Amino acid sequence: MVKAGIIVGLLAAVLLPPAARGETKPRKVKLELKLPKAQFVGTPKNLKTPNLEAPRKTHKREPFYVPAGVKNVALGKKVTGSDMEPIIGELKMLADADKEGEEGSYVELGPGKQHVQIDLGATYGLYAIVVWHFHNQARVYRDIIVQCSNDPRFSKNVRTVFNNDHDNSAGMGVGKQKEYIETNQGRLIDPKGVTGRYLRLYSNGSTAGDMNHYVEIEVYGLPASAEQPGKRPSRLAFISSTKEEYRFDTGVLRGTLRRGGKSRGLSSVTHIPSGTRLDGSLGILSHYRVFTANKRYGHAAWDWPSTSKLMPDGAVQVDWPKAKDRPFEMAAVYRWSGPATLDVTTTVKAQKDLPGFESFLASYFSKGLPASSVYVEGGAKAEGKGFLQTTEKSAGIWQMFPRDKKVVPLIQDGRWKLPPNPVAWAIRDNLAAPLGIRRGKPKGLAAILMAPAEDCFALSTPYQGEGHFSLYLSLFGRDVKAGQTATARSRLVIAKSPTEQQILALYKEYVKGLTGALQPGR
Ligand SMILES: [Ca+2]
Ligand SMILES: [Ca+2]
Repeated sequence: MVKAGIIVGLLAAVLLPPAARGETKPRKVKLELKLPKAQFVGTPKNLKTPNLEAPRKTHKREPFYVPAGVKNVALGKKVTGSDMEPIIGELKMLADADKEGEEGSYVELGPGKQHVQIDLGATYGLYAIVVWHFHNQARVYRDIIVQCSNDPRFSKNVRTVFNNDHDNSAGMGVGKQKEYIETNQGRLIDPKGVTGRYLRLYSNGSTAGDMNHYVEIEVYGLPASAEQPGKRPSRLAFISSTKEEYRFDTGVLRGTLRRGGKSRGLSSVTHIPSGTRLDGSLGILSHYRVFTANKRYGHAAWDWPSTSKLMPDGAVQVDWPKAKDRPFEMAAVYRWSGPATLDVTTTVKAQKDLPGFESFLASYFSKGLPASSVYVEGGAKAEGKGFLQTTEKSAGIWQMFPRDKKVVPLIQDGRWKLPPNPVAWAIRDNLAAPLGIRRGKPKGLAAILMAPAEDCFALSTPYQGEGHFSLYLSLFGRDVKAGQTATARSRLVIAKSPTEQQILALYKEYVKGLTGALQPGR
């Protein structure tokens, strides 16, 4: 019996069409579940069971994020089990979208340890499993074990994604998860992107008796061909060539990282659809000056000896070891998160205290992207609002936009007077966020550079039209104590004729995606 109006939807956080975003990689969105009617309210009476999770104020679940496009891939799929002839109901009712608590909606299986199995019909990457055993009254099911495999007999490639059998009474190993009280919310299990075609769910009676029950099982996944968790789609992986040089061809951007084995960021970058050359004299996203309070470490990190390696997921890690005159190790990871989206995570590990540490990340674009603008706080606008400020020559040759006035003393502590090529920055308006753009014609391509505010204390550029065609991020801007490791994140997006609104949406989405999902190496 399928109830009308039971629709599982995703709250789409999609603000831009994929083409404008220049990405195809799934984005994270909030998983929206359609819940059945609650059958009881309040705190249930004392349930006697030894491994129960701590009581909660509310049964309501925290928001849970999944890649955009996931679907309940269990719906209508074949269900089998250890008890093929349930006492009440039929196995197919476990995946029929009816999740209500009343008689007629649940299935009763025989006593003791029993399992059910769902054949998803194809291999999927799995991002959420939601199980309703029985929610007509408060009870706790025992020895809940959930496994995924690509083998229907579960004799190999078995991944256990949940196990709350703390005393191994089911004989399948001790589980770390806690027992829980069944409610209309069901239980959300995070399978963390494992791939598989078959799911098995075990139980072993409940606080209410020996029988086992199910109302519904939902499994949110993406076809494995669309998404291989932990692995870049091959187009988004760097390809190792000679001398620690790496090529890339994402389908939208093509070029080289570490040309000649030197860490000079991206060079020979072509935007494939338009044939536009994007990089200028000295590369994109390359680590230029490195400072501590009134101290500069050599000329530029791009001249320091460095090593590099291709990581299993297709990212490239660059390592600058410490040296006699550099009491720190630095590392950078370049990782494509979309065909036109490159993330760079810079890490410093301090051997000695590094007061006011700064890594000045430089990007030199081609003359096709002469106009720079920076996202600054907007005068009369509501708090937190900003606008893209142009960089007229009348405001200074070299213009730096600080995060706030508190960081200006750091910028002016003398570090920029140290040769070679000292710079006298014109300090401009405060950033609304570290977000800068270079573009040609308004309808043309845009290079959008961004970082989370906590990782970047200033963004700078020469005036628009000036021949360096550059944008810079001043990363870190804080003390790093001896023995500490600090990380700063940044992103470059190439987009075709984005509006200001779309640029801001890209930034918002970037920052949102960072919470709770830090890049390895942080
Ligand atoms: Ca059902
Ligand atoms: Ca047990």
